[in-house]
Amino acid sequence: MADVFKNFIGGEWIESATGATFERRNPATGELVGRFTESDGRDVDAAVAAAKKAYASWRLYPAPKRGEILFKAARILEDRKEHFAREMTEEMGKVLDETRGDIQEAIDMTYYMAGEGRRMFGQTTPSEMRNKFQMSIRKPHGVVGLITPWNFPMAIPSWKMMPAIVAGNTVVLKPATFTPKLSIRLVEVLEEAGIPPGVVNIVLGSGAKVGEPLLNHPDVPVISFTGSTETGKAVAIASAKHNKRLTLEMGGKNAVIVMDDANLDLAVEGILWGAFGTTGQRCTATSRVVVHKQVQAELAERLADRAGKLRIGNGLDRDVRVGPLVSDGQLQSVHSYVGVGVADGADLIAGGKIVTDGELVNGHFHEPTIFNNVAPEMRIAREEIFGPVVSLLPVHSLDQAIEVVNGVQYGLSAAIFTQDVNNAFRAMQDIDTGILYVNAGTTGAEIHLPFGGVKATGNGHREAGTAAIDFYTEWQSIYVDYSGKLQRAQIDPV
Ligand code: UN1
Repeated sequence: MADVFKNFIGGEWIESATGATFERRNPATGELVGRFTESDGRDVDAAVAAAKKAYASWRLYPAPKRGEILFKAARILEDRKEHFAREMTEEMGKVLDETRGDIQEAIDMTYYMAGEGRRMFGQTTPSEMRNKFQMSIRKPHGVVGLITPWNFPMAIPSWKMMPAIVAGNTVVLKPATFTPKLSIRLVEVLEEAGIPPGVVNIVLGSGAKVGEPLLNHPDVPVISFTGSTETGKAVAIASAKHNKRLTLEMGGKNAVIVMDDANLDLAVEGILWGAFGTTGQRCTATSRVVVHKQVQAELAERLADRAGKLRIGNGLDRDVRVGPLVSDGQLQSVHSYVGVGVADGADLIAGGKIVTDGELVNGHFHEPTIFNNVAPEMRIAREEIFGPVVSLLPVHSLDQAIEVVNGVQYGLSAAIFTQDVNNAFRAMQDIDTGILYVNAGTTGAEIHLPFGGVKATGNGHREAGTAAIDFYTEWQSIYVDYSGKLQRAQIDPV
């Protein structure tokens, strides 16, 4: 039997308390990817205790030196990029170009946060009193619990882990059960780069057995979660009970507007990439196309034609553009929306079927699927599908387009294709999303700007860039009075 992948707790790779294991199979072929130790609350307790112990010295280890460990980790990631990308395709299915991008995003984040070790800026401001100095500094929180999804198995853990540790926190990571291997790879890289024992810990297992104990642990004051809206709400309730600081990154229903003056060649490329890249399994995936009636017929025809030609298959195959869904459960859930769309009266113009040709029968494949003439009230236009299904909603003006884009509960990403600068600026002003693209699709966020959404997508926080440092640190405002007498702010004259 293949080796069992273990937890990393206090600098040691160890089996879970239960001794049980779970397995992960390649979603394209059904082949075994690995066996993983299956943990419970006892392992979480051990990991949190190790992280708490390590925090006592890590918080005092100079931030630039923490950053140097991250620089080293980034260089190791660069060296292993190709190998990790192949492993990621085998573990969760997305095509090799995209898994390379996922690793690159982790590399970018690690370099960025490494540099943050020499910034970590606070403020100094003049006092209203004489002979008094004041400043604000950033301090870490302690042990942070990170709960990460399967669609970006290395990028998203890096978004959370790197800012947390450079700021002086210690970490317990609970990765998705579909993608434990690539999270383990990230932790191995940090170990090799010289991260001290206990600063980074990983505990493998389910949401119920590992996620919940982590959420409810009294020694974990901070939680960062990316995943479904349903789970995110439960995470928020649990965190509120313990007054934990929390970032939530949940669902999206991202829309592209195509105006009558758009460059249609570009719009077609942007929509195909946004809707069917990662087999639609991105929080930022294009799920709605809000199209001006003048160009609807042409756009629909061109999209349907191109979607039908996208090669479906194993992501390791160079010509494949659309890999499998991550699991049979996801495949069935995505496919059920095809029935919903048809029943609600939308026109199915491309795809719609589960693919079982030849050896694809062993994987979880679904055709890229397009619905035309979708009304904003239909379920396929409102609910997150998280698969290769996109809906075209016709409108007759920019005002109406913006109303449709904003008319859903989510607010992660949106895009507009237009050649008219006035339309572009109207979109920037009036679209309620955390991320907005002009003449590009809804995916492709870079790591140095804030990432996250408004409304039901998030809870007001952002990941990436300096926003991440804001989340993983507390402010301390410090007043130093060197006048030698009591000076009462707001009361005594200068
Ligand atoms: C996600 O879908 O959860 O902007 C993250 C993008 C990627 C990150 C997506 N850089 O699509």
